[in-house]
Amino acid sequence: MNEIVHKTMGQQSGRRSWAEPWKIKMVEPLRTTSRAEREKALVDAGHNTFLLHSDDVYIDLLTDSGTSAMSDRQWAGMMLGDEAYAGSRNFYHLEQAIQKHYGYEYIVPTHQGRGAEHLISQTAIRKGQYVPGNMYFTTTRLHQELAGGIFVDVIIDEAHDPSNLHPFKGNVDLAKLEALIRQQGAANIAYVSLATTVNMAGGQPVSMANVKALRELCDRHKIRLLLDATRLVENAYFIQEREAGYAGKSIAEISREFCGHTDGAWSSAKKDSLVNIGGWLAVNDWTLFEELRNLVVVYEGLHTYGGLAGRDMEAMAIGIEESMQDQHVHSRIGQVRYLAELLQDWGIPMVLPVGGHAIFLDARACYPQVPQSAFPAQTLAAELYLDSGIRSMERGVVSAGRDPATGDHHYPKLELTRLTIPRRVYTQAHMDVIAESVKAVYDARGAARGLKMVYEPKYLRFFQARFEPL
Ligand code: P61
Repeated sequence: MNEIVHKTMGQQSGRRSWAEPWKIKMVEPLRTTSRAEREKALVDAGHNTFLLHSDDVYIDLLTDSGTSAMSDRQWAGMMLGDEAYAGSRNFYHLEQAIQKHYGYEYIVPTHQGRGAEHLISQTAIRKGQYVPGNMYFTTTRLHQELAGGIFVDVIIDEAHDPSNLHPFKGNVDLAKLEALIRQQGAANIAYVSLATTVNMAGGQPVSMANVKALRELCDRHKIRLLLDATRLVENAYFIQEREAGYAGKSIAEISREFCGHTDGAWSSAKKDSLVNIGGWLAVNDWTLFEELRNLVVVYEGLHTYGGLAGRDMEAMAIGIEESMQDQHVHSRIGQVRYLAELLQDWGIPMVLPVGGHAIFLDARACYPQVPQSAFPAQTLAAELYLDSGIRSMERGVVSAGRDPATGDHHYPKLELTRLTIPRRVYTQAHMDVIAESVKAVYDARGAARGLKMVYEPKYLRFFQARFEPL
């Protein structure tokens, strides 16, 4: 009789296992549904996972935004909320945490990332100016366009190829940026919009060498370099792992050094910073700060709360501190990789190298029979939900929206379905269940036909669009 040998995942990969640097104090029950219930829920939601009720979802991989589990220290911090309208002590804690870890001088809190994007776009872009960036992000580009800016993608070509193994697929192509400056003139560039990591490319990092070179180029042309620091600590992990000279530096040291090459940043604290709501803007230039501080009172709230409760700012200050700890980031990205390894063993196509916050399934490769106009990534998200109640997100032609000049669909090269891993929420057993469901959907890939869009909202259509099966 053959002896069955059970191996841990670490042993299977020829290494010692890692484990989460925390234990669980409180649990939230999950609800399972029958296939018939899911079929009805999906039709009611117009085949759009954003429109599902979360009560109908089993494992929620829609996003890592605002879905993290807070620590006991963060919850304790919530009880220390100073809900004064002006000058809350929690604001000063937040200010100190951002100054310490990101290194900028002047801080403006906002209710979340897009609140910050709105303010920076309105203050730093003049109508008709260009805004070069390392791939678009939906809300970032929309706010730049609403301020009259014209977004130009200057990411390296490798980022648009799901199987290219470049270690820093988030890098800016300096030649593309130089060409834009030459054609349009430096005065017509509002700023360079740099994101770490690059969400739509698959959570791909930017190297320290790239941001240094960008700094030099921007100085030469007197152009501002502004950072979307939403997933900066995950970016720092990849620098520590892959870039010469950084293996011995901490995530906190690398993050701070990275910011030091930029003029300012904004962040959705709902990601790296381990809170359910919050965001901020931070700059070194007093004049820009004055404008931001003035505008925040119009749209968000006073400049010492920016649309947040005092308790939210306290949780954010503590979350920033926790997010910079090496063990935390290692286990966060380790969990994403664990799931990726299972899927790769089964030959499931995905964006490689695997990024920091999610696995991006290559829907075009899964469903070669579904044309991009029939929304392969939206179809894959719907099929995964039907199989197991796991909720994922489309990141393809629906997310890309329409060109404001021509009104045509943008057809991105990347047609992806994102399995986003919330921080400190799910266990390794959940990862196993997810992998098995993705495999079941992949095994049935030949039957997929695609979808047609039957309702399309004007802004950020992917959130509320409705679809029907073809
Ligand atoms: C996400 F489907 N991201 O990834 P706010 N910059 C970056 C983000 O990732 C980001 C924001 C700014 C989300 C939520 C979301 O198309 C979508 O706090 C790099 O969400 O306002 C947000 O920060 C905006 C999901 C946003 C989407 C837009 O799931």
